[in-house]
Amino acid sequence: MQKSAQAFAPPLGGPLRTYTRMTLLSSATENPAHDLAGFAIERIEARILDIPTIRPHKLSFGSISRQSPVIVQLWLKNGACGFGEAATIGGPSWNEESPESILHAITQYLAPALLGEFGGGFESALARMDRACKGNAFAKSAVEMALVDALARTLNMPAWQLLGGKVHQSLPLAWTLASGDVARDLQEAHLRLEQKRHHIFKMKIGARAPEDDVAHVAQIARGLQGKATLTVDVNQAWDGNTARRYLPPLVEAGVTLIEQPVARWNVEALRSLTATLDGALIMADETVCTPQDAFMLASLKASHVFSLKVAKHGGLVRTRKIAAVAEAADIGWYGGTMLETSLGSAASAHVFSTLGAQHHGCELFGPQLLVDDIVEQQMPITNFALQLPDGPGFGVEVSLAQLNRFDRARQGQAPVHVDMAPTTPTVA
Ligand code: MUC
Ligand code: MG
Repeated sequence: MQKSAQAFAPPLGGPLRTYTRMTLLSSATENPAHDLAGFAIERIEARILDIPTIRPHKLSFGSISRQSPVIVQLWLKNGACGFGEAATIGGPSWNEESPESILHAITQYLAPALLGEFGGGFESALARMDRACKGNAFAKSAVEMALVDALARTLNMPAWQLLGGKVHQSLPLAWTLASGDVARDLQEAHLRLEQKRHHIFKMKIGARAPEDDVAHVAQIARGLQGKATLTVDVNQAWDGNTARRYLPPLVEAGVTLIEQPVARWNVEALRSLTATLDGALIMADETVCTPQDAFMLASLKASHVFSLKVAKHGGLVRTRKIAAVAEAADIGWYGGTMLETSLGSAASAHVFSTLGAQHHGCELFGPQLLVDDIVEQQMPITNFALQLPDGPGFGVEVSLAQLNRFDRARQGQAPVHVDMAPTTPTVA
């Protein structure tokens, strides 16, 4: 396939020259970044890891004690190797994809569609994956992430450079209080305030009766008064009337950002809450996955903020497309997580660093929730903010020893099920 050499920038700091296809081909032996043939995608491998969490993490639909990210390794013909990650929460409990379905989509459909293809264009790789496989956004995002990493490493650049250039060097970093226990949540919050790691706290609610959730949040709000910003994530648990009834007391208690209070499909409730709730912002999470979702929510004025997540949008490039819709519609953005390791979190940080000023911080705290990580060095957190790692690729180095240590196939682990709360009241 004929590729345009003009698409490639000269090396950073190098002399100003006009780059033509001939220039690139003649200098290919000196610099692998100029060898177009070397951009061919040569090999893609994927595996599931199982990494325990430091404590049970309770969400509206159940509790998890283990995360199972899918890690992709992608090699270009020039020898560059990139890493990508997609994590779900509680198997297929958060949405339709699970670690097992992601692994299957990658190894059986997405990798075969890309092998031998030119890897120098993210859009064409995404289009090929779309032709091979409908949906499966998480699986595509892990492959695209590995491709971006491999390309950035070939060019010896940080990924943010390929994604439009950074405008943020750091982002305020939230922590989620989700132990389910007020005393433990407050202890966690106070420690993190003291350590200057977090002063934005998100509470996961929706598993209990709404009155109990309001009481729980109010107790935490009293314990942190004046010291923290509070948000809640209901993870779709409430119907419209429950949300209209119980969100005002949460706002009264001090909550200023409310994430996905109603089911993913309940856009009408999101719209009415966005129009009428005073004192807090409504943030869409599960409802906003595709650019079409973003456009629909923007047209209906059905949220104030979008939670952006690389996995649910189908990759880094597509995350920027959702962010563009948000910016055009005067909707803010929030740097969301699916509780990835430092690899997926760093990749997310890179794309978030390129987005506009209307942000509400990020929650890339996944690495801190896991008992251990898969990179040599984690991203620093200073003065309540996550610092963007600036090295080549995503600026983090993956440890093969750690990949092997947590590899499901090597450990003989079984798929993770979410621990579900009882659905019927127990009779005393
Ligand atoms: C979600 O729905 O936002 C993010 C943080 C957390 O605790 O759970 C996730 C998923
Ligand atoms: Mg959420």
